[in-house]
Amino acid sequence: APRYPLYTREEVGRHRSPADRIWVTHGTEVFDVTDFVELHPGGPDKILLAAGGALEPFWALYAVHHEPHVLELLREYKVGELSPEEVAAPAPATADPFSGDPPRHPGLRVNSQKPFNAEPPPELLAERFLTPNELFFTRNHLPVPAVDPESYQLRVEGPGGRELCLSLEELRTRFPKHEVTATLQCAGNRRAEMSRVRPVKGLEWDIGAISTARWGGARLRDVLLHAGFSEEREGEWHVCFEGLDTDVGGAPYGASIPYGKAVSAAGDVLLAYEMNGAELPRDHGFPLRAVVPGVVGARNVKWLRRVAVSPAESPSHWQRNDYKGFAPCVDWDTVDYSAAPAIQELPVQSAITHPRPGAVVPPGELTVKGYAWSGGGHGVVRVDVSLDGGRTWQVARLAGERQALGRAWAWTLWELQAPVAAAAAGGEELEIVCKAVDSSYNVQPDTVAPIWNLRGVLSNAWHRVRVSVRP
Ligand code: HEM
Ligand code: MTE
Ligand code: MO
Repeated sequence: APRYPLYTREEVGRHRSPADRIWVTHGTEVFDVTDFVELHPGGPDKILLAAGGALEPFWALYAVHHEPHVLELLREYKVGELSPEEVAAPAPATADPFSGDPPRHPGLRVNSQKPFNAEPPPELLAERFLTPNELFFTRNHLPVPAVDPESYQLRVEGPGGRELCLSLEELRTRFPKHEVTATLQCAGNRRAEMSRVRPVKGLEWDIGAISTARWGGARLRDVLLHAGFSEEREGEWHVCFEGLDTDVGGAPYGASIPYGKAVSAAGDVLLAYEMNGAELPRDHGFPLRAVVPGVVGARNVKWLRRVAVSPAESPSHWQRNDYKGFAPCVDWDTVDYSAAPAIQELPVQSAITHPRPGAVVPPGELTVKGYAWSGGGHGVVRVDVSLDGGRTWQVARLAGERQALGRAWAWTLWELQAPVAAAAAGGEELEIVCKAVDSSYNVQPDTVAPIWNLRGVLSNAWHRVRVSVRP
């Protein structure tokens, strides 16, 4: 057998572009796949996601690779092996509160490591109707709590009901399992576009603080009724959620939703223990989270420890002093958080996932792809796409599952194929724009400036992507 040179993972990691050659690893072997990139049946953009690192985490998501012919093909590109020291993984142990966080998929675009905040790479964001769990965007405010599923208990309480302590086993067996396909979106999705207008406070999310899963769990309604809470209640009531993740002062992450949403059969609110058929991953709330379809991500509390019916909203910072919208004229000196309602249902949204900003596209037929979604169960009825900055429009083809009227909790993926005008083929720029229309005929605002707000939330202007056309 030929003897191959030995490399460290760090050396492999330096080969991430055609100029430096594109290297990947599989097992303990190193491959230079630069010449295969353009030939990749799944497209060059996808293979490049693994450049400089391991193929396995990506192949785990695309089973087509688990065929002998794929490994055979890869063998032609072998250039080396990983040095033996690399094969044993290091295990750093420190007093870092985040040291117990779970391992994550290397394809995620990390906006902040501690706490962990990351979005799927745009190339994979809307490839599938259901986002693979490993690529689902993650928005943590605190370290991920370590929960023992055997001793775990959920407390349910509040005036008008009896107090319950439910184990995971009880949640699974005493209540029918209900499944809902729902999109979660962070209020800060597309914040980066808002901070380009004027700086805002918050993580620089691109278009990927949104993902879709099939959730399974007990209906919150069933648990509330089991505890004796009545369906109709006089006055204003809320259901407050508390997580097991706590800040340095011991205060948990918390949020609340209106009682009516929580108790209604059509609201589809879950105490979810399953995500896409698997148990909840640690980053997404293991062992139990609230899934509140149609409502901003922040209310979908993870690592649930307590559900409390209350005459007041959650006292949490994240309910009272964050996740609210304000006028463009409000700044950090004048903002009064008590003056605005907490965000619940989100407005209509859409974005282009393909092509990417700055891409070079050949003249001829262009494929534009993206997602669209609206809060409150309002389905997306139309997506309009412009290839000339919004002067003329074409209607995209909508894909994905049919959803019930008024309970369209999941996004709609869309696609448009259109010829690129001959005039634009002279190396010119094309401004691709998309905008969605929901079932209430709500539309997106055309520009960002009029909806700018100091926290950079609710960023849902027409999405614009500039590309150049070159053969
Ligand atoms: C499809 C090889 C890396 C995503 C394929 C196919 C081959 C292949 C041979 C066609 C399979 C078939 O239809 O029989 C390779 C090799 C890679 C690589 C040799 C590394 C050197 C990646 C990476 C991704 C990826 C990193 C990242 C997500 C895909 C996708 C398809 C595909 C999405 C299309 C699947 C479909 O049409 O259903 N690849 N691949 N590949 N690959 Fe890869
Ligand atoms: N729940 C707890 N306990 N702690 C958190 O930090 N983040 C919230 C929400 N639930 C959060 C939480 C926010 S702001 C969002 S957008 C969603 O979880 C993100 O859910 P995901 O990480 O599963 O995508
Ligand atoms: Mo969020």
